[in-house]
Amino acid sequence: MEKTLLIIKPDVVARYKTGEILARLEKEGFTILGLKHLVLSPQAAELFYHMHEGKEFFEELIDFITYGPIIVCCLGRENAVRYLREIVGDTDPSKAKPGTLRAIYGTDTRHNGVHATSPDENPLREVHFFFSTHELLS
Ligand code: FUP
Repeated sequence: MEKTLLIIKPDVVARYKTGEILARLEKEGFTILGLKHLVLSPQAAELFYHMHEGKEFFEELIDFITYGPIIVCCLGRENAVRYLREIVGDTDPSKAKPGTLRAIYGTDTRHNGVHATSPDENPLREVHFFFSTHELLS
């Protein structure tokens, strides 16, 4: 079973949407292999988003992702990385297909509801950024 990482961003957690989103993911055939509720430090956020360092939105991205508790979730499914990205939708919620998580929970490109590992990334880097092997169901 392929693994991928989902993050529910702080504004969505603060709006009590975590349960709804997890229920949707389970309906879509994902198994929750690991789950944490935490606040990212700025140092950890900068490491996680290192590929965006130097871009004009980097500082605001770090401020936003660190301002409150997030939910990080390791999800398992066949074709997990690509299927999760389909369900998550476009980076810009106004361009995301109706019914996708960003269309439902996102406000704008920065406050876009959730993060999902990109197929261009190594999904295990993102999963193991938050979880050790012994913290994940196999
Ligand atoms: P995605 O892979 O869809 O999460 O998109 P990116 O990797 O391009 O961007 C990562 C995060 O940076 C986005 F979720 C939100 C933030 N971002 C901005 O705030 N402004 C931008 O113009 C682009 C991205």
